[in-house]
Amino acid sequence: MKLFLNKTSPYARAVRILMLEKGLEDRVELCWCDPWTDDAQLLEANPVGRVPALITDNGTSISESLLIAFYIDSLSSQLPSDNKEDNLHLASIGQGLMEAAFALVISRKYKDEGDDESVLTKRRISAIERSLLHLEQSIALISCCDISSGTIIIAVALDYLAFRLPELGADKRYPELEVWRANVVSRPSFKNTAFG
Ligand SMILES: N[C@@H](CCC(=O)N[C@@H](CS)C(=O)NCC(=O)O)C(=O)O
Repeated sequence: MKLFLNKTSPYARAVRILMLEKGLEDRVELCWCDPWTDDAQLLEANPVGRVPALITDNGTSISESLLIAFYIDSLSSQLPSDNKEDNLHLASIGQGLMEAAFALVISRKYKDEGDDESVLTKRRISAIERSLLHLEQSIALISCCDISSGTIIIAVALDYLAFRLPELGADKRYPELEVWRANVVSRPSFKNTAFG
């Protein structure tokens, strides 16, 4: 398999961590690229031009991190199988949090600073806040779930907030979630894929 990725994409990092946790790293060639410069090989793998994109062993390309995660989940039963509905619930909130945070970072990067007052930006900040509150209130469920696609996506989304949006102070305002994140990101799969 080939995985197109870059070092700062939370979506690509979640997929890569899942592969490491599943012991599939020897089966995948990492293809580092810059999705913002229309990398020709990436565009061939994914005409949408975004990372992550996976080329499977039979040459099929799959994009969208959640779909790649579900494909990886189907390849190996390694990792204990938590309740499937809980895993999907956690994956969906983690993905939504990741998307809201990423959209905020990208709109700040490519638009005027005054854009922080825009309706869309305010909606994304509200989505981040509601998701964080939901996750903090769900800490009992999250803590008792083993590492899985759902918990990996949440931990990567929280780590992305700490990396790109520390001014939101999520770590201080949601202390139980922060303790959980600090514990998860101490795993080798997270350390070996740190943002940067
Ligand atoms: N929904 C997609 C989002 C992927 C995405 O936005 N990737 C970013 C990097 S974090 C990208 O490649 N952006 C390039 C672009 O939008 O042109 C997923 O879950 O994989």
